[in-house]
Amino acid sequence: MRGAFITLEGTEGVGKTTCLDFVRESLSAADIPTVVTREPGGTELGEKIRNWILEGNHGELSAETETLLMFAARAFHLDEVIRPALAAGRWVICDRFSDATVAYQGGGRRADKGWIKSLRAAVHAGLEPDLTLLLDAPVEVGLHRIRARAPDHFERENRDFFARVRAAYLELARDEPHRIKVIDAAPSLTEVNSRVSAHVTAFLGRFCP
Ligand code: T5A
Repeated sequence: MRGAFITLEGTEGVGKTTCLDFVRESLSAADIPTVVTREPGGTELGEKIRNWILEGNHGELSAETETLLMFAARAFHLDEVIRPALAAGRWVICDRFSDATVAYQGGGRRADKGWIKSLRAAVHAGLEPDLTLLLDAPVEVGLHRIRARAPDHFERENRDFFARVRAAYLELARDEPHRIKVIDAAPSLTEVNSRVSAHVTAFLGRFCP
């Protein structure tokens, strides 16, 4: 049986990476073998694309260029890491995946969402995350949490950009409530982790009955 594919999504600084550690620990405690990865990134090529985009020394990038770079990194990531791990029965926990392209390039940058959907179908037809934890909080909450660090290519965007990203994520969650679970990420970490835990436990019951 193939492993489960779990993704974490949300706007900047809401706590995805922090919660990902918690999810990994919960699955390890249940003796489930995991592979933790991220996008863009997860492979040597993907990390190069990630660094090139996020460092932001490239001048203006069109929404279409950003989108294609994300999918190029993703195609390789799927071939090299995600599909082999799932086929070997490992559970893949990925910090962002294609929903991020819909939210950031489609919502934030206003790239055509129909086109992104067709790229999604071309690059990973037949494979969608089994569970997506969407950490949601007002944009200001996330930006406040990361205020001390130097902003990257995306973090230099304005509030309206992130409001569009958040709205696009919430629209995806409304369209796919079975897969995408919205978690209020504004409360304390203890509270957020307890909500994450409830969703992971419910998912375990569904995926491994
Ligand atoms: N991108 C990505 C696209 O545009 N298109 C795509 O297709 C893809 C895949 C990637 C960037 O690329 C863009 C989106 C991104 O801009 P990233 O590093 O994955 O970059 O994303 P970031 O959002 O930048 O990651 P961050 O590290 O900023 O945010 P996280 O992971 O959400 O937040 P985290 O866990 O690091 O926490 C931030 C701080 O908040 C604290 C943590 O301790 C930490 O200090 N914290 C809390 N504090 C109080 N209460 C809580 N509940 C807290 N939870 C966390």
